[in-house]
Amino acid sequence: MPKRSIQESQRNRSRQAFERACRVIPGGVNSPARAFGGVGGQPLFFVRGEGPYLFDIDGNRYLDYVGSWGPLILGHGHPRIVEAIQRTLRDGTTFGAPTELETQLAELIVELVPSIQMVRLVCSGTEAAMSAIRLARGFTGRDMIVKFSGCYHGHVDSLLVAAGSSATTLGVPNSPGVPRNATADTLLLRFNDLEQLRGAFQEWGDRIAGVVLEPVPGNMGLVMPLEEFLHELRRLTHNHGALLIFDEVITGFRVGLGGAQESYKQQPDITILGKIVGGGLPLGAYGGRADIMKKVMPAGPVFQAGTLSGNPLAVAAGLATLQQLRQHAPYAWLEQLCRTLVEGLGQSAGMVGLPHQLPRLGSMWTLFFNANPVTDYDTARTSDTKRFSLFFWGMLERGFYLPCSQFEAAFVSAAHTEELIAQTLSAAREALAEVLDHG
Ligand code: KE4
Repeated sequence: MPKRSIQESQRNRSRQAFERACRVIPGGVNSPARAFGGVGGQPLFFVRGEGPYLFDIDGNRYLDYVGSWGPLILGHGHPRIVEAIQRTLRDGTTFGAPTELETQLAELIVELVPSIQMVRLVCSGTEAAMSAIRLARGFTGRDMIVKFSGCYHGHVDSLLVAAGSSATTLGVPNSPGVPRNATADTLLLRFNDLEQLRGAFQEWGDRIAGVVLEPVPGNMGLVMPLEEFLHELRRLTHNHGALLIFDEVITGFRVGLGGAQESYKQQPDITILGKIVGGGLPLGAYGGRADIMKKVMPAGPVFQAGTLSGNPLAVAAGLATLQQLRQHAPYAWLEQLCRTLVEGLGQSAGMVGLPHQLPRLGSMWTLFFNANPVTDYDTARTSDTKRFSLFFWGMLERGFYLPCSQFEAAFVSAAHTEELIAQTLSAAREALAEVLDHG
C-alpha cells in the first residue's frame, strides 16, 4: 500500500477548478456538504466513477466510501442502471404527463416498504420531507411538528433547527433566512431521550401533527436508536393522534429492502425516501397509509406539485436499482464487508490507543473519535473533529475517499470487495498511527 501517494501537488487541477468555481458558484459548490468545511482544505473535483472507484480531474483514483452520500449502493455506473437510462433517454427525458414507468416504480416501492400503501414521487429528499410535513398537518388539522436535534431532513425551513449533516459540519444549525414563525411550531427534542419525549406528549400531545425522525440517524454520523425509543414513539404518536414520519432517505433500501422500519419492525404512518430510490438521479418519494396519502392533491386537498416529479429518466434509474436489489439482494455481502472493515478499524484504533466509537448498521458506518458512546447530537459533537480531519486526509492521500465530515455516515457499496477492504485497513493502520502522532 503506497503511503501518502496523492500529495497536494497531485491535486493542482482540482485547486484551479475550485478557484474558478468560487467566482460563479457560492462557496464553489452546489451543496455545502461537499465543501470540505469539516476537514479543511479544498474539495476535489471528479470526472468519473467506476464500480467502487472515483477519479478526480488530476487523474487520481480513490476507493469511494461516500457513494454520492448514499444513493450508489451498487457502486458507480452499474450496467443495469446505465442501460435503463440509455434506453429511456432515446424516447425522451420528460413529458409533463404520466408514464407507466412511474406506476411500476410506485408498485415496487409499495411491495418493498412494509408501511407504504400509496406513494408520491418528487425530485429530492428535501421535497419529500417538506411534502410529508405539510401532509401530516393537513391530515391532522394540527400545526406542531416534533423533530430531533441532529436529524437532518433536507433544507426545509421549518426543520432547519439543530439540523445535522452539513448544517452541523458548518456550525449553522439555525440558518439565516428562516423566519422565526417558520419554526414556531417546530418542537425540538433530544434523540433517544425517552423522558423528554414522554413529557412533550404530556404537555403538547393534542397539538402535535407529526413526529419526524431518521429512525437510524446518519446526519450526526451514524447513531443507533434505542429500540424502546422507537417503540415509545410509535405508542405515543398513536395514542395522541399524531403521525409518525420515518425519514428513510438514507436507510431506505440501504439497511435492507424494507429499510430501517423492517429491521426494527416499526410501522410509521408516512415514510420519506430519496437517494437509492433514484439510483443516482434526482428522485425522492413520500408514501404511507392510503387514507393519509389520499389527502394529497388531486385526490385530496393537500397541495403538492412538481414539473419533473416522476420524470422517466430518474424513474428508470430508480426502477433498475430496486429491481437489481430485489433480484440480487447484496445485503449479506454488504454486511460481511462492512463488518470486516469496522472490526479492523476498531482493532487498529485500539492498538494505537485512539479512543473511538464505531457504530455500524449494514453497510453504513462512522468512525467517531470519541471515548464515549455517541447516542445523540450533544454527544456526537463532543467528538474530536481535529483527529477526524487528520484521519480523513491521511486516507485521502492514500487513495481512500471518506465523507468530509465527522457528522456524516460512510457507506460500503456492493462493488467493494474483500481485497479492497483489506487495502483500506492497511492504509487505515498507517493513517491512524499518524493521527496519534499529530492529533
Ligand atoms: P436531498 O434534498 O439532499 O435529496 O435529501 C435531503 C435529506 C433528507 N433526509 C435525510 C435523512 C438526508 O440525509 C438528506 C440528505 N443527506 C445529505 C447528507 N447526509 C445530502 C448531502 C448534501 O446535502 O449534499
